[in-house]
Amino acid sequence: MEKTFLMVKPDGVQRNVIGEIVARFEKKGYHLVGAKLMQIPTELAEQHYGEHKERPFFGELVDFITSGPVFAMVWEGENVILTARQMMGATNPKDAAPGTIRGDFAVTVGKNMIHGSDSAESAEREIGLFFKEEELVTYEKTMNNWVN
Ligand code: DAT
Ligand code: MG
Repeated sequence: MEKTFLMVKPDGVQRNVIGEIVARFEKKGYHLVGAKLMQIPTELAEQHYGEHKERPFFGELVDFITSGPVFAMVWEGENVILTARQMMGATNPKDAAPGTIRGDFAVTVGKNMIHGSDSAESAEREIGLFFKEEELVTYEKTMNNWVN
C-alpha cells in the first residue's frame, strides 16, 4: 500500500493544531503507521530540503524547520501521496483553496504549516530520512473494510 511522509511544521505545533491536522487525515480514511514529535537537527533539515539548496530561501527554510519541534508522520492508503498534497493545498497559502490545510490555517509561504512528500520517490526518501524501519507499525483496522 502507498505511503507518504507528512509533517506538521513548527508553526503548527506552536499553534496547537497537531490534533486538527491529524484528524483530517484520519477522517479521510488514511491509516497512520508512524508518528513522533521531534526536534530536527540542522543536518537532517539540510538533507530533507536538499532539492532547494540553491534557492535564495534555503537558509530561512532550514532555520524555520529547526526553530521548534515538528510532528513527523507516515500515512498509508490508496493514492495517499497525491491526495494528501491536495488536502494540504498550494505551497503559498495565498493560493491555497479554502478547505485545504494551508488555505484554512496559514497566511504566508514561510509558515505554511505542513510538509508532504510530492512523489513516490520523495516519499520513500523522506520516510527513510525520518523513520527507522522498526518505528513503522503494521496493524489492521476493521474499519478499513468500510473504506476500501
Ligand atoms: P511544498 O512544501 O509545497 O512541497 P516546495 O517543496 O516547493 O513546497 O518548498 C518547500 C518549502 O519551502 C515550502 O513549503 C515553503 C518554502 N518555500 C517555497 N517557496 C518559497 C519562496 N518563494 N519563499 C520562501 N519560502 C519558500
Ligand atoms: Mg516540496
